[in-house]
Amino acid sequence: MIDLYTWTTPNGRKVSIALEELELPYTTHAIDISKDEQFAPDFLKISPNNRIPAIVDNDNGLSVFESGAILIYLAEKTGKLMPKEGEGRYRVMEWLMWQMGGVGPMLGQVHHFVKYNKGKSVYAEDRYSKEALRLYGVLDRRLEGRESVADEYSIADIAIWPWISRFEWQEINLDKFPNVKRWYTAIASRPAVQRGYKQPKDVGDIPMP
Ligand SMILES: N[C@@H](CCC(=O)N[C@@H](CS)C(=O)NCC(=O)O)C(=O)O
Repeated sequence: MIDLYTWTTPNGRKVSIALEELELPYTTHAIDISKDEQFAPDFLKISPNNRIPAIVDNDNGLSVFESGAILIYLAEKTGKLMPKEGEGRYRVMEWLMWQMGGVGPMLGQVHHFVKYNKGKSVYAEDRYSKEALRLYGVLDRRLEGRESVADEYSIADIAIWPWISRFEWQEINLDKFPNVKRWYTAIASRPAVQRGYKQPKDVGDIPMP
């Protein structure tokens, strides 16, 4: 049994979606980041960066924070959603790292400046919106003629998808990125994704283009 500490955000949903896809039993603990629950001393013991998500695997007592590390941990624990060796493994790793280093931080800034603080900094809105468009372009080119970012559906798709589910917040028209739109829609139809999206609570259906 795994304990999942999470909230209704893209980084949190990555892990609940992976747990659902892997059919691993888990208990969800809501950490309401709007109430600063991520700073509670007990939570800091497992997530010293005071951010969700984090897990504790009760099979071995191990705790893991940082969504990318958690996804790798779960893939290795089960032998699924990432090849064990060879080129395929590095295809997954590179797109997972692309998400962790680019998509997450940059689209997070778009949410901050464009969705929540519009008009406060035109410079920041332009800068991060331009970067968002560039990243969507990279993803669209990668998905040309492909169903997943690596060779098969993997933790890399699971890491990227919840960020794309905020395309409306990012003021992105998915019609301009037809490969992303096709990939996004296909993943949204997976029952495990629909279940994972609604953790730790149901705040509405998956946004559809
Ligand atoms: N790189 C981290 C980022 C985690 C992250 O930014 N989590 C946000 C929610 S999506 C959070 O907990 N924010 C709380 C805060 O900023 O205090 C990961 O991927 O796990």
